[in-house]
Amino acid sequence: MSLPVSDADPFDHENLEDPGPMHEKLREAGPVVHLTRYDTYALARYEHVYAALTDWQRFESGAGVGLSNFRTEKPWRPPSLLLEADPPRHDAPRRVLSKIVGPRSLHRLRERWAAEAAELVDRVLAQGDTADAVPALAEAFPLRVFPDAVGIPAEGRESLLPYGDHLFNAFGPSNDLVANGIPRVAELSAWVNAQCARDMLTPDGFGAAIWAAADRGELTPEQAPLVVRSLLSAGVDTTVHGLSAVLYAFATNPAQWQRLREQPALARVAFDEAVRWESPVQTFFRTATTDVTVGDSVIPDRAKILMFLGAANRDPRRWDGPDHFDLTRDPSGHVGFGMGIHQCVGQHIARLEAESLVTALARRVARLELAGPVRRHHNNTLRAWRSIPLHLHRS
Ligand code: OVM
Repeated sequence: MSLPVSDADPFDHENLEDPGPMHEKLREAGPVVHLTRYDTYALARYEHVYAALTDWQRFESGAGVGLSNFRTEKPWRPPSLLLEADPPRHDAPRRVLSKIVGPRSLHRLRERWAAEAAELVDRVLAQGDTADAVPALAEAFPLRVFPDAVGIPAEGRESLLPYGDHLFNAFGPSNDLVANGIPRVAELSAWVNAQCARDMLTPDGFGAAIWAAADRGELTPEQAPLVVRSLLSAGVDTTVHGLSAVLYAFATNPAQWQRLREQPALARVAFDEAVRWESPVQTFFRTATTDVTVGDSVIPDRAKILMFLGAANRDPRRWDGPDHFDLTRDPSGHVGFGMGIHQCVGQHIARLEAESLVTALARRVARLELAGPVRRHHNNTLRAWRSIPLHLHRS
């Protein structure tokens, strides 16, 4: 029995700025590595991350998917019925939401989102040939189309970003990032929770569809607002940084942009390749429900296990040239959306947003390149961006 150990802190600022070197060390140390600083077990190889994600019985989510264990510490908000639950509690909310945000239901949004993306790109280009892609595109587009699709009012929706930022920080340890979010948490939570009530939601949106499922008896009236909260929690920061990732990928890989321009249908695979390459959601924890043997080591019952999605998505055991953003590769099987019963229920929304925005840009922009230094935004869970200055050369 051997258990490699590491005193790395995945949540310190050096690793949040550039997690690549730590990921490589963790992958090379062995199938599982004890992170002594947090007494948690790291999985960083694709094979083992995949295996754990698809084994919800032994790697539970119900004790929370952050570092803290809900069975011994009170969670900061009522747990999510999707993210932080396992079967059977997870089943009805998952079934209801998968249908509401599934590919068939999203079809009605395609034309509207294509038009919104075209308008946004035209507005940005009208302001000149440079723009900061993070606020101007990656934040502006989801903040416009997604809350509209859920059915919440325009007023106050900018609160969704700092709410999500704190939520994703709170999955990590109680470090400076969490402390910085605490002063606003009561205000932001109160606003988000208020948007989940039936009478706040427009009749044609995802939110109203969730309440309609409750009317049909598919959810209880207590569950409905929490399912709406999941959309508002998981649906904004993730897509903002996913869109930032694909824009950064193209800005730094001009040959791939030319390929997309020649073959616009590559927009969808480009987004999945960017999700693999950047892994906007870097990590989630699971909790062992029993002693689990991984490789030659035993993860003890009740231990927290940190799943490095970003490391798995660049594991050279699974991917050829993993560090290259490459539209000729088949990125399917990446774990950037997770895998198994908890795999991102909103992934079709994210893909449609990306396809809409990337297609609108590809029609209008012959070349894009960085116009200055990029800046990351540090978050305990997200591989996030603050600024991506771009030169946009119109076609
Ligand atoms: C939720 C939730 C929150 C954050 C992330 C997430 C990535 C889900 O409230 O259900 O999935």
